[in-house]
Amino acid sequence: MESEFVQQDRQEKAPAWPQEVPHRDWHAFKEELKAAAMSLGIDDIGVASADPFLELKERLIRHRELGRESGFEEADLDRRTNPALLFDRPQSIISIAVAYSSKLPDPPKSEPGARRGIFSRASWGVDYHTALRERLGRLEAWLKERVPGVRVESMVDTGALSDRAVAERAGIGWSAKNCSIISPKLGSWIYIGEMITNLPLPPDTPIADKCGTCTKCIDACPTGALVGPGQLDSNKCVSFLTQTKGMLSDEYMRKIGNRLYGCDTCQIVCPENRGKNWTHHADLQPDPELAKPLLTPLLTIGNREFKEQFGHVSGAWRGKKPIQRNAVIALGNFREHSAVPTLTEVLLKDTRPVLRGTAAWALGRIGGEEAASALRQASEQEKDTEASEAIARAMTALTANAMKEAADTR
Ligand code: B12
Ligand code: SF4
Ligand code: SF4
Repeated sequence: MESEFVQQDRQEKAPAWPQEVPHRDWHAFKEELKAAAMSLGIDDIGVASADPFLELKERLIRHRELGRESGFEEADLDRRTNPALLFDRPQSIISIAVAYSSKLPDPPKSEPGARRGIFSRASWGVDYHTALRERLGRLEAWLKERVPGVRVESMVDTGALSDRAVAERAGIGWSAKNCSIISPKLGSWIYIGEMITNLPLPPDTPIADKCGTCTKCIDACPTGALVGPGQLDSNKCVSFLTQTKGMLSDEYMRKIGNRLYGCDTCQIVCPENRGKNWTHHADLQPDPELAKPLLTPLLTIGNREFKEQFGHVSGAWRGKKPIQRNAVIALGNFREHSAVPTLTEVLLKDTRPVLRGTAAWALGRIGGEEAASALRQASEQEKDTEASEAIARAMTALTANAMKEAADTR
């Protein structure tokens, strides 16, 4: 089979096809485009060539071989790395960055009896897919007004391309040790999206890496998911774990803490994000009650109510189940005694075995006679194997904790 390098070489030497758009000073046009960014609600624009991402492809093959994919990525590595497979005769890719908040204006307190979970910052405000698609739509309209014959294909997150690889090539920021694209002016609190075009815009220059000898993100990662600089084992990443739907191990449930969706640790510790909190996009401003919701009501929330409250945030994309499972985990990690009756309801009556098994874990962690009695009752009636095993483990953990506490108070 012909190698990709040969194909690329041939593309470069092939005679140019007739230009679809009228000739103009594309350097000047790019500057005009960048100057218009703010008026389109975009914080930064960069331009990348539409050449195949050959280095990325090698990297993605290795990533797959090592079993480090999350399963949320586009599966076809050729489509992920070759814009020509997504768009007829691509000429350039416009990368956009939109900055989001990193601080809640008036954060509600998480207190005993009223514990709260947290959605990661990428889920504050309106779903970023909606926000970026709107902005890409405005950008498309802006281009269409000025260039007859322009063709574009926009994507954000769910498209085939690697948004980060495009942003890196377009000079939006560098590809950092925590895997994020960090913009020198905006930090890593940015969503990115892109638009493949048939416009021969001159490409921008990638930015030099500024991580240097710093390793703060790698050191702070709770699960060791950053297995090397810029290398993530998705299966260990708390962000990924919060988005799964099955039963998690004791170790991972403890490490999830009170996170309901996503994880921001490797960005919070990053010195490049110091003092960076972006509040100028009205649609991306967080509602503190949704960013840090009370945990116990989430356990019994109905489908319609969940959709009404959380349907417009990106963290709800996997539906109610993972959020509820994570709320159960968080209550267990808080060792919140006031939640025992609601957790008992979940343990004995929820129709989903994963929720029952996770409630068992939480009750085992909270401990006390009420929790022990609920677990005994559940062990007699549970029919699902995975949930039964979780109940048995929880009973053992509860007894061991009680004995340890008794020994400590002696
Ligand atoms: C799958 C996915 C995940 C997975 C896997 C993440 C990962 N790091 O691979 C999970 C669920 C864990 C995840 C989590 C998060 N995600 Co996510 N995710 C994606 C998605 C859909 C694909 C990413 C992917 O293909 N990864 C595979 C890796 C190997 O490739 P890559 O990161 O795309 O590309 C880089 C590497 O290949 C590297 N590289 C290339 N060659 C080489 C060679 C060497 C030697 C090395 C070291 C590196 C290297 O450079 C490329 C450019 O940076 C993208 C959207 C998209 N379509 O691209 C969003 C995206 C990456 N996610 C995003 C966000 C915001 C997050 C979270 C912060 C959300 C949260 N708060 O929980 C976390 C951050 C976790 C982390 N440390 O990366 C943003 C990133 C914005 C930014 N500023 O960088 C994106 C771009 C979505 C968007 N459009 O805004 N995500
Ligand atoms: S998102 Fe959290 S778990 Fe994932 S790499 Fe960053 S710090 Fe580690
Ligand atoms: S914490 Fe340090 S090493 Fe990690 S991304 Fe930020 S600057 Fe780079």
